[in-house]
Amino acid sequence: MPKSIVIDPKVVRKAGKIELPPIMVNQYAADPKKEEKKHGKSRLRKIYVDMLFIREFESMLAAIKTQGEYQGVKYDYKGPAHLSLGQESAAVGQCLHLDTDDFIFGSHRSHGEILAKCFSAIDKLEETALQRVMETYMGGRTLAAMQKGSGGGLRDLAVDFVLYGTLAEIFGKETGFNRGMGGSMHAFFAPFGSMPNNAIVGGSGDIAVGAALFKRINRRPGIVVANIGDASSACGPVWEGIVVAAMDQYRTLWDKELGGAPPILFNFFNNFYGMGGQPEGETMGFRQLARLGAGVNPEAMHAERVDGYNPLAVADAVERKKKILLAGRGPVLLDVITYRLTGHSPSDSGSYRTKEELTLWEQEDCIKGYAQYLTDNGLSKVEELARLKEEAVRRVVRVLELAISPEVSPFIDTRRDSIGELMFSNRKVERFDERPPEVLLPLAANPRLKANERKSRFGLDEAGKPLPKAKVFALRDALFEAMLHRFYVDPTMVAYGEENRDWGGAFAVYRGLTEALPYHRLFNTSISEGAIVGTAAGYALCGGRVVPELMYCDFLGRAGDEVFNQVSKWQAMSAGVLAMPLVLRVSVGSKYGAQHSQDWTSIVAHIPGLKVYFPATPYDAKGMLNLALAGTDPVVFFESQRLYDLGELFVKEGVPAGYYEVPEGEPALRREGRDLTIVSIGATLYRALEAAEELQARYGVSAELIDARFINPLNYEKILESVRKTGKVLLTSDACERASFLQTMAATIAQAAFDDLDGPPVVVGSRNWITPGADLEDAFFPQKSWILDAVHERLLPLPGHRPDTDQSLGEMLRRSRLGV
Ligand SMILES: Cc1ncc(C[n+]2csc(CCOP(=O)(O)OP(=O)(O)O)c2C)c(N)n1
Ligand SMILES: [Mg+2]
Repeated sequence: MPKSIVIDPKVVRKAGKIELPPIMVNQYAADPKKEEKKHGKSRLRKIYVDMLFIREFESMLAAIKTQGEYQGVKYDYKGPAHLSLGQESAAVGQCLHLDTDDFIFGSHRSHGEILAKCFSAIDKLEETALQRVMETYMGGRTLAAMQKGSGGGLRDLAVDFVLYGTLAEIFGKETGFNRGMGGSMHAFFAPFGSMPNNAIVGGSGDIAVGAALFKRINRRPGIVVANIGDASSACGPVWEGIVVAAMDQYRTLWDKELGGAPPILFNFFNNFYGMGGQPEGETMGFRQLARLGAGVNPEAMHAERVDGYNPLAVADAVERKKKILLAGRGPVLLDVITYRLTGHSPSDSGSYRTKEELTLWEQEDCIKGYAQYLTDNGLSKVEELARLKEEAVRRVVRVLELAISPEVSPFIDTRRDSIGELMFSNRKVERFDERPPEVLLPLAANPRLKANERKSRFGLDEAGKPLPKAKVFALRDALFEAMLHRFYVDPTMVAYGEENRDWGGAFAVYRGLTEALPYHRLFNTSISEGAIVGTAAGYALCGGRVVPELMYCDFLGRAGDEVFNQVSKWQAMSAGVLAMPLVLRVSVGSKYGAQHSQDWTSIVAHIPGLKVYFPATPYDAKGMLNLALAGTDPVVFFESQRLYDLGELFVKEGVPAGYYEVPEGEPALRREGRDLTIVSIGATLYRALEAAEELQARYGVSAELIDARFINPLNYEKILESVRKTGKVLLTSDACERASFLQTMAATIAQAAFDDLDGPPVVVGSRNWITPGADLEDAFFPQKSWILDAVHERLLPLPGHRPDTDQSLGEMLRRSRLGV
């Protein structure tokens, strides 16, 4: 809590009551005369055209999926098709007042939303800009595939371009908007403001907030819309996203000049169903979704229910809410009622709703209703509408023929490692924007930098004795310097998480940053681990550098979806259109028992698309954080709470004061030896070092010690070289032994150096237990004695050694049988 906000007992103990503002329901009153005056005839007709194209596009998909044929064109499409037939008015109405700078994020049922947003952008962009987008996107590959034979002017070409790019993407083709790496549920087209759509329902709930934060913090124009299904209003990321979007600090603590709260509209497309469950009346308690806004803030999120079967009612709501958002008075919630006329997916048997209900909605079909509106008010004629429909069919047939053609629209070549090439962007970017970084102090005036000047940058004195803690430049100081450097170079860089600001970061890494940075570059968030990471994903994919922090590694579970499905996947799913310059700092604890002391490196190592670093020395902490903060890929950056206080013990020259990077993926040789190789990850380095010294002193065994420091990517060459020399290898880390990353390393070494090994690699990890409390944890984490015992038992008998622990193979198999 900042000292500027005082909690006065007299005030908080006073009696009173909370009044809730009314939440309006379907208040839009149609007025054709006024509407014609406001929008003009052609725009009112264009709304119909857009709806019609979406309807025809998805009817085609429905036919292809269920009958394998549309208008005589046959295709066997194997992937998903979550159609939004019936919901077109809600999507098109939403986009009427959105500009290209306004972003929409969505979910699995987003074909209509993508098309509506792109059609709206086509309307609004200048012709030259439109042409440039088409010509340059994916090096012109998409345009080249569909351009020939598209009649009409540039805007017609652009409509066909969007229909084709979306369809080719749905079919997984290389000419699709994301080279087929997204497919139906994740398709999007960023140049027109259609941003990632998520098959993890509710997944956009926090990502979109991050995009809105990016806009606010970097003073970019436009608002952000999180399109979410009604049933997904129950999802954690949505709630956490709402909480972060509604934090008071934007108004109370951030510079007024920034403009207030992030401009985010939570737009629920309320079709009254999940797959088969019904939020209203069955799976939720709100009765009307718009009520959700009531508990969030005094404005009840300006929430409103809107009739989504009238595109003009939706457009009116978005126009009004956009003003609120641009004025910094968000967040906003809209409950846009609609209905899907087809199943959740083609396999849906419709067992959860009646034919009668479906008929009621078919009678009110938004396209029929809007056609009636146009003809009743002299805005169009029945024959004109019929002609438009014929044209829509003709153009959809054409893009279908192009999208299924193997010659025009091939799949990506998987024989080359073309998907592998998309997993990381592997770029270096000094700064993502050219404006000067906003700071409160000149770099040299930083009080912590000055204090660091008085510290020794090497941890030992001349006699080789450890220096007192207060005199040593420690690992936490090294991390601080890397952060400070990048904050002063890249104006887009922000860092946030719990206790990041006034507290100085949970482990004092950020002490000295609060004085240096304005609120919007370093701030505390609510206790919302999911949204801390999810918003960071949104921030990064909009083009900003971001450092979210999880106070304890054990809290990764709370951010599981964000780490496993979002941060890790969007670079590749976008086929490199988006980058993810995000460094997730994660602190591995000890002494705090079962839920605060786990090393989960193996869990993230398992997820494709993440880089995983784990420095164990101050030199590496700075050099590896510098490396991470210069890159464009997501890095899960592990730190150990055992090491924050530690000085540099290996690099004699000490931790450099200037900038440097550790080469990516390269393990570090910590001690040379001949008889045995020990590989460590993280804080076990120091226990392994003690073991190596004891092996030498007591048994004359010379152990080589390598600190892997990188988990992914990892170059095994140095390790293999050592193993070829010694013929023996032991691997150790604080992660539980079962399925730890050490096992992957052991298997790789065993295969790559089989002929040079005297025996199989030995893994010494933590026990497969809960981590017991501080006084018992030595029985859980690998100790020096375990390493010695394991060497003795399984690698190299040590004359006269009396083991403390049972490291035998028999014991390993016994534990495995019991699952512990
Ligand atoms: C996290 C997650 N849980 C469950 C699913 C499976 N699922 C796909 S769609 C869906 C229903 C979503 O309903 P709603 O949010 O109302 O969107 P709608 O399908 O109605 O557009 C479910 C449960 C999923 N994709 N992701
Ligand atoms: Mg729904």
